[in-house]
Amino acid sequence: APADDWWRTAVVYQIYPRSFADSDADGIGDLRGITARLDHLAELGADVLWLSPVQPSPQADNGYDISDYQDIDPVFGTLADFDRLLAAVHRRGMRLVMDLVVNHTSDEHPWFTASRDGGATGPLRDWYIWRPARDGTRPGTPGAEPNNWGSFFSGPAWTYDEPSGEYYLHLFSRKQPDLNWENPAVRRAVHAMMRWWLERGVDGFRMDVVNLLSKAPGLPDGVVREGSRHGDGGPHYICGPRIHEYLAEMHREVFADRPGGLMTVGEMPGVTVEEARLFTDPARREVDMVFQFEHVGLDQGPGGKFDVRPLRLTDLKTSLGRWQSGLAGTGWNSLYWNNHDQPRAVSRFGDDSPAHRERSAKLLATVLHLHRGTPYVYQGEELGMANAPFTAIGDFRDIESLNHHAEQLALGADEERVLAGLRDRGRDNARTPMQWDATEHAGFTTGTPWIAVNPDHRTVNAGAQRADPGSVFHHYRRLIALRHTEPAVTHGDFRMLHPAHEQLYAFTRHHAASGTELLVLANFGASDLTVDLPEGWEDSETLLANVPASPALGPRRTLRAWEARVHRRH
Ligand code: TEU
Repeated sequence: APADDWWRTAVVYQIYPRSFADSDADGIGDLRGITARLDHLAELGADVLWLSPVQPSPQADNGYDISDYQDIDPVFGTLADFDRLLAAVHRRGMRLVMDLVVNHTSDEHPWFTASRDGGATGPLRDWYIWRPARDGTRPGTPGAEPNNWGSFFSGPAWTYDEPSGEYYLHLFSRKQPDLNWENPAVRRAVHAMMRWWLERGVDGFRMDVVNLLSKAPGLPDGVVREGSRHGDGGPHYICGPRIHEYLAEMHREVFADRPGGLMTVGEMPGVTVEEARLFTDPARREVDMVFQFEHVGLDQGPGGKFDVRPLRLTDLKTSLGRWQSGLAGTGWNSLYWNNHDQPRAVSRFGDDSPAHRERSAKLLATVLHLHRGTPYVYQGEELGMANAPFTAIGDFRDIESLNHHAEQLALGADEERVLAGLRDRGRDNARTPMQWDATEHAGFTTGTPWIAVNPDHRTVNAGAQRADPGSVFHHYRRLIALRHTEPAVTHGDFRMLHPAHEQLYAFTRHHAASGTELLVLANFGASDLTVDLPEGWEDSETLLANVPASPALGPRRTLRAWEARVHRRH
């Protein structure tokens, strides 16, 4: 049986099925498409495939709105296709982790339609969060919502149901009503559904917004910040009062009696490092690791995610460094620069201009994979795929972007400014089709893709990079191989060097058991950088670098534009 914590040496590859590979020419990726492309993951060396949702869904939020938890959406295939994919993944010695979306369902899920249509006293009413209008208001009129919370996708977090005269809560779109986790029947149904997938053979779950399950009693109003029309409900549902109880119960009911080999990761917007230590302390038996959001919020202003601000490297180092030390003894980090909700890493944290794209993509990979934690690679990141060059609103597909655009224009905002925000931060940047080759539609589909392919696929694609040992792809492959062979990468203590430097990201990883130490140096910029090194690294061996044939390390060292190096000494 595999060790219970095999995931500490693993690298996870995330697939967004809609945009990965289309086998039937309908322009949307599918399960057979993924199965046909598994060699790509195997060659990269990935240990785990995390699959974004594939269950039946109206696709209001591309599958994060599930209408049947125990089947596959026809657009992605069938359960038989899923079983074949799972078997093919296992044959290659990899594991498969499902997305678990249980903060909310689709409004087309039979639980919700029964809850809604049974009226205010119906038997499934209590499966969702229903409330009457605020006292003294007329139901259904603006401001009559039960509280002032805003939804993540613009507008209020409540929708009025005329026939029953009540509102239901949805932290995301109105097509995503929140389940009532206070109700034990809801929790039992979710546990049963999870066991069903585990019995089918899946190896764990990535749990969507799982720290939002427990809402504070009374659902109090949130503080209304300047520039916002809604209250911030976050303090009343981020890591709410019963969240640890729910996750511990889930662990007991679903995972406890299973042999090792499973992996769980909780996606947790707004989680603090102190909370994360509790969630990931193995003794507490909640989850193996969490996705935190601090480092992807450093380059935004008070206006929220589309309020674009430049990132200061010192802020990034302070934040990631604090997570490294905060989870050093107990707990475990997950490491990511991007996913299906974030802009492309090379465009956001690196430099996607032709002169620096490759090198800065390799630098980002090096820095991330040498931190302590489990790294996640989002499809196309291993090629250095960049943000989409979208121009008009018609290019965008994401509900978050479309709602934000509509809301801002209705408020009289300048459209060019709104589009600039979407271009920089919109989630569609990550959702353009995977770039397999230089042919039309990048080898993603022979039909018409549901969202435009990035025209840079003529130069940036998997085919070209797999054939080129100097490519971003092969750099990722080497980093993953290094994690599998060098215990200091997985277990070494992390120490940040030069924390106040605005262009240098430098740290060591010291592994006492093997007497090995690694030094990572990264120049986050396009200008040369001369740095003083700590003593004793002159004769160290270069394990990995993104600049060919660099001379050995001296006490002072000049790093070229976006140069990143890993050295080892014993
Ligand atoms: O995301 C949760 C989340 O907090 C954000 O990243 C959010 O999607 C948005 O970008 C806020 O600006 C998860 C999923 O990853 C995301 O795709 C879903 O839309 C969301 O939950 C709802 O299920």
